[in-house]
Amino acid sequence: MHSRDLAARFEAYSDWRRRLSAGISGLHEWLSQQELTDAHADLRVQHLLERLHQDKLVVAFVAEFSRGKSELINAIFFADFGQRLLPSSAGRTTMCPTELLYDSTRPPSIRLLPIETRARAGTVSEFKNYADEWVTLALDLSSADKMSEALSQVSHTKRIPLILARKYGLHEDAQVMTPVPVEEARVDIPCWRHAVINFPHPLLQQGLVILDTPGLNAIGTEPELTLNLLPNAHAVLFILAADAGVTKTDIDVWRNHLVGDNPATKEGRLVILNKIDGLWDELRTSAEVESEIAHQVRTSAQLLELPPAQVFPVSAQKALLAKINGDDVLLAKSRLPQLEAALSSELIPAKRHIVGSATQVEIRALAAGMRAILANRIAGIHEQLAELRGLRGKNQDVVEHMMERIQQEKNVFERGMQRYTAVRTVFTQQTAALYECIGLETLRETAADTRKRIEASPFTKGVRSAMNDFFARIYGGLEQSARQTGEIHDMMIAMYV
Ligand SMILES: Nc1nc2c(ncn2[C@@H]2O[C@H](COP(=O)(O)OP(=O)(O)OP(=O)(O)O)[C@@H](O)[C@H]2O)c(=O)[nH]1
Ligand SMILES: [Mg+2]
Repeated sequence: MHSRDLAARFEAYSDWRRRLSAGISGLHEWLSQQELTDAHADLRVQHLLERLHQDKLVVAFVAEFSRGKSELINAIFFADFGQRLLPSSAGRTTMCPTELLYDSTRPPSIRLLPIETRARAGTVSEFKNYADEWVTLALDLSSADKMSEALSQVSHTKRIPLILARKYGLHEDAQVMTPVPVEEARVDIPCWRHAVINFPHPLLQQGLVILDTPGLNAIGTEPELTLNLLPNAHAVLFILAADAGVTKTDIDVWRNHLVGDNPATKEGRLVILNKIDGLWDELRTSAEVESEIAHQVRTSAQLLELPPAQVFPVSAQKALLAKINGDDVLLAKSRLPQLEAALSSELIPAKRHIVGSATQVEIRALAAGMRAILANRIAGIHEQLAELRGLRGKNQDVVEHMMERIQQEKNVFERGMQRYTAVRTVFTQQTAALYECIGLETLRETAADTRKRIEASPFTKGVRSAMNDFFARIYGGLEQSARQTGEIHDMMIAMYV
């Protein structure tokens, strides 16, 4: 079956990554045995291995509400559960961006970030560092019912005063048609700002991350999605519905959030024309139905300025049903297997290529360093050999004298080598300290602190003093880094001059 194909290909990719890591560890071990590594090379290998270990493949599902994103995720990834796992129903269902992933250091759970955090400074990524800001519900894997009940949290909403909703940056420009004054009007808002489902599904265990998004409104209002999650996704599946056709809001989402002016950004974008079962009309021949589907694919492709081969007509709902009932005829009719085949044959090799080239660059740099060390060693050996050749035929005394000299030179060289290694270790430490003074992380912390202070100060004076302190800290950091650079410079001069 094709979903097995997707799983098998993904597994093969993970296996390749594991073998690559094992190869790099083996190489590193061998280099250490040959005394060809130093602190710098060790750090490089360590970073490379960490990157390979944490490598993720992010697939995002984006569309207007009710096009069938959640249903498609259920059909592609979770049909084995024998029921609908993510909530999917008519009208708006998924109310907050939802990440599905597996982190083995945590128990299976759904973690939810309250919507109220929108009134405070900090992005979703920043909040991810503070566990106590999140509400965590355990997932009971032995009961599909209990699981889908816990997962239904992503569709929860609550009714609050409009004024408050605006404070959260929601309903800012909504024309609320109520008979009551704005001060008394109430609106429904999502309970949660973001959800992370930690779930030991085999594909997620291997590093797949699925991102389910709510319909249009939320894409515009949550900067995390537009600035971070979507641009970093390796593939984005954009979903249209055959019953709705391509609407103006569909085109807005596509243009504003998925493709920029650069045609290259269309890479890794698959368009899905969902709900084709709506066109399965018993009063028409199958040829007529086929031609109607083909027509819709062509028009959608035209409107989105894509080749028709990049549009996949499917029925997510029928595919889910077919997989649950083991109905291969219905599954073929749902055309999901074609989409899954495209996903596995395009996405995974592309990802493997990216990871492979990045690793190659690192290993080449490592090898170049090793070659330089080896070349030095060979040069040393040649020199010694030449001296030894010169000794041929000389008398005992001269030989002893020369041997003594060579021994002394060797001692000097070894002391020099020790000093060099020590200086290199200090250099690595000092560069790390330098990054700490002027690194992005420090700048971010300073900016966040300042923002907090500015928000908390009722008067301009407070704002000004916060800004002055901000620049003072930045200058302080720069001065500190200049001192640090000076120290590094002096150290190098002392070493080499
Ligand atoms: N007939 C038919 N209905 C479908 C299909 N896929 C999804 N639906 C239905 O369409 C409705 C919306 O599906 P969802 O999966 O909730 O859509 P969504 O895009 O996740 O919507 P939001 O979460 O609100 O953004 C549900 O009632 C689904 O059962 C399909 O292929 N055929
Ligand atoms: Mg949904």
